[in-house]
Amino acid sequence: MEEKIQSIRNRAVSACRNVTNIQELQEVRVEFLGKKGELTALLRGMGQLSAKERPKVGQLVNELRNELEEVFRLREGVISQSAQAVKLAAETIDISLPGRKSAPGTYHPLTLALQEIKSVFISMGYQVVEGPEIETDYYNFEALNVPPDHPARDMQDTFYLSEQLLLRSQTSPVQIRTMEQQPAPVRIIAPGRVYRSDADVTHSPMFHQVEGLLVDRGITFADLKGTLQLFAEKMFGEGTQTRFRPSYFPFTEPSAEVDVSCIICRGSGCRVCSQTGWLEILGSGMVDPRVLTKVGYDPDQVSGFAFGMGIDRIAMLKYGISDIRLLFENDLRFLQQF
Ligand code: 2NM
Repeated sequence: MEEKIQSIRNRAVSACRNVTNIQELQEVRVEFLGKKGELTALLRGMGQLSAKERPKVGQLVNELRNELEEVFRLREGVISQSAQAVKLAAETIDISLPGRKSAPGTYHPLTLALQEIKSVFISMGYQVVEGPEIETDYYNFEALNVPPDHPARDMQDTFYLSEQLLLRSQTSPVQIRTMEQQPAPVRIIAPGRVYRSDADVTHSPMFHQVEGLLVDRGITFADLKGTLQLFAEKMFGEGTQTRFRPSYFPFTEPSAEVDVSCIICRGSGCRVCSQTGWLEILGSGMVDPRVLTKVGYDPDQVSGFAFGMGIDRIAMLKYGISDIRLLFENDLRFLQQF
């Protein structure tokens, strides 16, 4: 009997050593310790033993059961540890490899220029207003005092969609609509896309404008000059000078073109300013009384100034871009430089 117990022990221990995974180990455990296993069979057969032998064999079987349980437990520990080691080795990552760079987008140069223009005027108390790009003849021309025979009204210059509808050629219609809807004072800028039938290195059929409008009691040309001088300094840096030249627009009287001292050479003369020291960046003037009357304002009570500038031109000057088409081709090699 003792030999039999010893043989079970030896076979169980060597079977246990030979298994390499938990599932096989479980099968071996059942084979020896399970309900139909060898030890159980041994215990069942104890009935045939003498009363003297029985306690001794019983004790040996119990000892063997405890020992084998310990052996299986230890083996299970070894197997699961090596499985873990294999898994870890397989999942090892090489932290010395260079990382994959993320490619965050950049702001378009026009967006950057517009953000700056907006923030200057917002700091002066202006509100930003937007409006439709498809306009009526009334808002784009008539309300702005543009006469029927004015060249800007020609099909050669403006994109007409029908007799009455067109692509706005400036953002002033937004200012007309705003004045129609609210009494003075108004203090707004209107940024957006505008359209003119024009295309070369410095002209695109679609470009971007910001127009400004301030109407209140007692507004004079001095207010216009001070406002645009402050804008020029904030936008192009301290020391930037402005120069007002007489001009003509149907919607302002008097009107002026506004130059700033060249932002490249600071006024000494260079290729960008054609050796003049000045860059033309704005049109402006005092809102014509006929425009104020049309929107229901009383020109004897209020007066105002207005101005307009091309964002594309300002961005090109600021960033040294020589061909306007680069702004609209979306070539990443260009856009990633900003
Ligand atoms: C410019 C130049 C001068 C202008 C006028 C108006 C309005 F609606 F008040 F009449 N808005 N914008 C204006 C005046 C625009 O752009 C070169």
